[in-house]
Amino acid sequence: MSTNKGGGGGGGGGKKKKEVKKETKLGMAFKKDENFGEWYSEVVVNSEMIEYYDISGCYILRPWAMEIWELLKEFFDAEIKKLKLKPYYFPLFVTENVLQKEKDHIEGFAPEVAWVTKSGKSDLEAPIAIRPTSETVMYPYFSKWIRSHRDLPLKCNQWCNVVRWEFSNPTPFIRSREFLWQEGHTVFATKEEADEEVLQILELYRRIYEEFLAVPVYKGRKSEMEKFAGGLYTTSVEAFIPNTGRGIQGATSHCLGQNFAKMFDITFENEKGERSMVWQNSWAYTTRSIGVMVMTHGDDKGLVLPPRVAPIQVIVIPVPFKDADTTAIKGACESTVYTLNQAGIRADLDARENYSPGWKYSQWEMKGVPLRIEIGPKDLANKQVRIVRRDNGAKVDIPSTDVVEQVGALLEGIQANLLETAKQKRDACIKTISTWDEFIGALNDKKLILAPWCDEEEVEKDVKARTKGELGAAKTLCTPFDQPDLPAGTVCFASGKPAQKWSFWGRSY
Ligand code: 86X
Repeated sequence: MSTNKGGGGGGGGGKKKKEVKKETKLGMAFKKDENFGEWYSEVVVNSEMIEYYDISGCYILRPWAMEIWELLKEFFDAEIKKLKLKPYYFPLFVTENVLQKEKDHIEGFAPEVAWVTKSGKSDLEAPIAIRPTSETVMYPYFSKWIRSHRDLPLKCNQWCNVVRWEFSNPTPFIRSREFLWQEGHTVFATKEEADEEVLQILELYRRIYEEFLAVPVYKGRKSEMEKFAGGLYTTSVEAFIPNTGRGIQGATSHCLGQNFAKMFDITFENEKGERSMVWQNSWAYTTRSIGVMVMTHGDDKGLVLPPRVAPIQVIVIPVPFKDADTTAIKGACESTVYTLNQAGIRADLDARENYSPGWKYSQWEMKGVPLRIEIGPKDLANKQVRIVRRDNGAKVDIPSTDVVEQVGALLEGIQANLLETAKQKRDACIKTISTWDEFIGALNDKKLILAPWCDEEEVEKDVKARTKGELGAAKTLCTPFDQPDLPAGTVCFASGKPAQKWSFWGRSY
């Protein structure tokens, strides 16, 4: 397998790469702790999640990535259907006129909008934009569809791609110019209903990260500077990547308030027969979530997949010796796969004859499959199988009759262990500080900084300005809902004014 980032036989990437092991064409050239960036590119390519493409910032998502996305989607879609969300699909294109309708919201983003200007050789009458998000696409129709309180709530979700022509350092999953997401857009008669939903959705995002991707996150609220400018307030789940010392926004759930209702004239006649303005929310999570998972769990052998999102949870590999009964071994492997599949476990057989068992072990380790089952002549004779864990390498021999029970327990153990290990690593990076000097020290140590803050925008701006540099400025990640005690008299680390809250600060993706 090649890690050539040029892709498409040409342009793109072009960074030097180390020689990948020649004999086997398998294995990782870069180490997670030594060269994190190169390590990450190598993992996503060698695991066959990603293929680089000849347009910078665009990547091919291969089945190993898409199947993870589908598993996440299956969970999330079922959950939002319980909340009465309906599926929609709005067009990819938006006219300049409509896109510009909410000026404040578009302003800062304008350089990222991609435009179609031609069909064939002729110029279009007017350029049309490719959606970077769908507020302006959807809300004119919400205005048309909503007349009375009986039309509310309106709950719309779409699964789609969006395009944001970013210029900073593209990274597969984490920052790509086209990505997949779901965007939920909901409309209510009252603020109370909107507020409640913001948190219900945020909880689903927490579950995606913690229960599926085994990535610990903080739920919290964004500062005025970091919130979505078009909305009232923004909540998010925030993860942390210890290797780079950067926070990363995992998903956002916004209460838009009535800003868009004013702009797009979305009103309804209430029970008393009066015109009133609606309350709106919007929320999204994206394929970035897969990248956060890769960064969190991957190791020097490649990807490490949490069982709940692993397309294959158990790979069964026959280990025939020279004069072993290969047919019987293959039969035992097939029946093991069948038994596991019957029990709802995603197991598969690697029966390829042109690869050695050792080579297969490396390849499935690279792809992060949680469990490997080996069956050789000795196992056959003893009516047992050997099970090897991807997360810690532990090996156990178990009677064939116990395979469903044991595999089930091991998968659950791996899922729990990955979250616990990631939590410990993240928590080891948290530094609670109280002074500016401590803040700078912690920032240089790549910490996730918990600091008492006065909650003033000017102060956050000032912190950004004072920490500007090669690695990027520090900013607030969120104010966690779960607040430590804030003793009376505590002052802001940056301004010395009375502290209002504890907030997480750091560099971020
Ligand atoms: C902000 C806000 C919001 C629906 C979400 O975060 C959840 C799902 N949308 C998205 N945002 C923009 O509004 C935006 C607009 C333009 Cl024109 C752009 F080029 C980039 C953008 N990026 C983010």
